[in-house]
Amino acid sequence: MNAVGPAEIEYIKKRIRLCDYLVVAQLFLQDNFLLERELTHADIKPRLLGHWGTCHGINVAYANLKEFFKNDAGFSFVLGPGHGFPALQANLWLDGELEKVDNKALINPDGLAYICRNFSWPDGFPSHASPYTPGVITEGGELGYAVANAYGVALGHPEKTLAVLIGDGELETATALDSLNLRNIMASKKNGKILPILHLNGYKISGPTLYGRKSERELNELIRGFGFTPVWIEGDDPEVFQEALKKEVNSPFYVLKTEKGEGGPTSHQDAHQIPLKNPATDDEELKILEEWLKSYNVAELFDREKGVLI
Ligand SMILES: Cc1ncc(C[n+]2csc(CCOP(=O)(O)OP(=O)(O)O)c2C)c(N)n1
Ligand SMILES: [Mg+2]
Repeated sequence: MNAVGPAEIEYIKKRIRLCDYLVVAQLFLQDNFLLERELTHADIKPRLLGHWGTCHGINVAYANLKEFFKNDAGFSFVLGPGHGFPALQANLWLDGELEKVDNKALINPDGLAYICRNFSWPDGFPSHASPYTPGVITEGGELGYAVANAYGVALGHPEKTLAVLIGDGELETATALDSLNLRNIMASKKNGKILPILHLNGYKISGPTLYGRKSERELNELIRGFGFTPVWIEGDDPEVFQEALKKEVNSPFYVLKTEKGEGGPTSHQDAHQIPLKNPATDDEELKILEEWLKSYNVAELFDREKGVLI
C-alpha cells in the first residue's frame, strides 16, 4: 500500500488524460499525432477499425492501480475484454514495456507516431490484444477467462495480488461468472489475493448488459452471494478510486461505474467501436474529432523536445 496525496492524484488525472488522448490518436490518426497544426482529412486513417467505448474506464483503472500498488512487486493487473487494446497499448508504451520488445516504440515523438500510425494497420499492430503485446498470453477474442487466469496465477503464490478488470458483458459469460466461485477454494495462506473489479459501463457492444440493468441492491446481493464485499467506485475521480482501494474489507469486489465512451462525442450505445465514421472525408466529423482531441490538451502532457511531461 502506498500514501497517495494531492500530487499523486494530479498525476493520475494527467496520466488518464494522456492515455485517453493516445487511444483516440491510435484509432484515427496517420499523421499530425501531437496536433501541432490544424487537423486535415489527410491526417485521418482511410480505414478505421478498433474500440473506443471501454478505453477510458481501462485507463482509469490502470492509472489508479499502478499508483496505489507501485511499491508492491507482487502486483499484477489482469484485463478481461481484449478489445480495449488501444488503452492497454497506450499504458504499455508510456511505461516503457512496449519498447522492451519493440525498439521502435520509444517514449519520444517518433515512438508515439509509431504506435499511433501502426495501430490496426496492415503489418502493424492488431486491433485487439494479442500475444505480441507484452504480458498478454492469449488472443483477445473470447471473453470470460480473466478471473480464472488470475486465480490460477495466485495459486501457490502468496506474494501475488491480482486486480482483474471484468467487463459487465464479460460477466454474462458462464466462465467468468462461475470463476467467482474460485474464491471458496483460495482461503489458504499459501495463495495470493484477487481483487475483482467489475467494469459496470452498462453496455456490451451496443446493447445493455444484464448487470447494468440490476439495481444496486440486487447487484450487491449477488456479489455478497459469492462471498465478496461490494465496494462501489462511481465515476472516474481518482480520489474516489483511491479511497475505495484503501478500505480495509475482507474479499473486496469493486464495482467501477463509468460511462461507456466517456469523453467521446457520441452516446453510450454508439461508443463501443469507432464513434465517428468518416472524418477522413466528412468536414463536420473532422471538426468534431479535432475538438475531441483538443479536449485532452496534449501539449500539457507531452512535448516534442521534452517528451512525457507528467
Ligand atoms: C465468449 C464471447 N462471446 C461473445 C463475444 C463477442 N463480444 C466481443 S466484445 C463483447 C462485449 C463485451 O462487453 P463488456 O464485457 O461489457 O466490455 P466493454 O463494455 O468493456 O466493452 C462481445 C459480446 C466474445 N468476444 N466472446
Ligand atoms: Mg460493458
